[in-house]
Amino acid sequence: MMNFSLEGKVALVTGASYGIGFAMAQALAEAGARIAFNCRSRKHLEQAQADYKNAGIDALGYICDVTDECAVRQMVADIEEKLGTIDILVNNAGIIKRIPMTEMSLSEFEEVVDIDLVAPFIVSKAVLPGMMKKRAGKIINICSMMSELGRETVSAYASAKGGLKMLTKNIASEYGGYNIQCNGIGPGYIATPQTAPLREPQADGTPHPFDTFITAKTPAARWGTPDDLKGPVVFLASEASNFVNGHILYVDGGILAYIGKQP
Ligand code: NAP
Ligand code: GCO
Repeated sequence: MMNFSLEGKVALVTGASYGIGFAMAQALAEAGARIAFNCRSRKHLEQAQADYKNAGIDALGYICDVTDECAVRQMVADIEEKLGTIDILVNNAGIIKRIPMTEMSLSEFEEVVDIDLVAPFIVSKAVLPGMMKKRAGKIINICSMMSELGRETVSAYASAKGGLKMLTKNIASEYGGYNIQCNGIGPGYIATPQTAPLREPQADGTPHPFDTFITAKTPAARWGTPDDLKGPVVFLASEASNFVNGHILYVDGGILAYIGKQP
């Protein structure tokens, strides 16, 4: 029987004040892990701490921008002092800017890449020494189907998520010998605040064209929800996946497998 229990484990989920990160942190807690999380906004932190408490989860929350290496190192040191070595890291914090590339400024491109690609490097680098000493650890990078495909207006995001897929494979290659597994989760289109602009009904009450497009392109014929990520993250965080390394698990309702219905 594979061991999916996370009893006694410490998990850090970045950007877990709401959305996919909150749902994954909830799942890891329900499997037995102690949870630490971070975000940039005090308002989001306070709301999240209340939400975790309402869910019966005693989560340790931090105001910490994942692009700030000094702040990240301080946060990791404080978590390890209070809870012990971090066994599970979920690099979830991320943003998107939907701007045609020719209209996107360099600073806008760099901001997306800094949060979505450079920050997982920063946080993984801060957490790896503890895992190496313990000779065990799980790093889970939240990639995207844009790690595989592009579309209009998401050049920075797709570039970052494509790079994150390869960072995942490289961490797996470089640290697998320490019994550290690094894998990715590639969500499809998930209903969170990040995708709200793509789903909101139009002024006349008709569905957003992008909502209609994605629903038709997804064999499951629906948007995913954050709850759809709960099982996959527990699997990749648990001993059940100890021989899975460098893998990107797409949780996308089949959209990457499907060419689309003939018009
Ligand atoms: P979201 O609803 O926009 O939530 C993003 C979270 O990250 C918030 O808690 C935000 O809190 C935090 N965050 C953003 N920048 C941060 C920073 N620099 N430092 C620390 N925390 C930061 O996003 P989501 O839809 O849940 O997506 C979560 C992850 O899944 C992202 O990596 C995203 O790219 C990926 N993903 C999403 C989808 C989707 O369809 N939704 C699909 C594939 C992949 P603060 O603003 O308070 O910092
Ligand atoms: C977009 C969406 C996507 C999703 C996700 C798909 O504008 O196309 O935001 O990028 O967030 O990454 O997997």
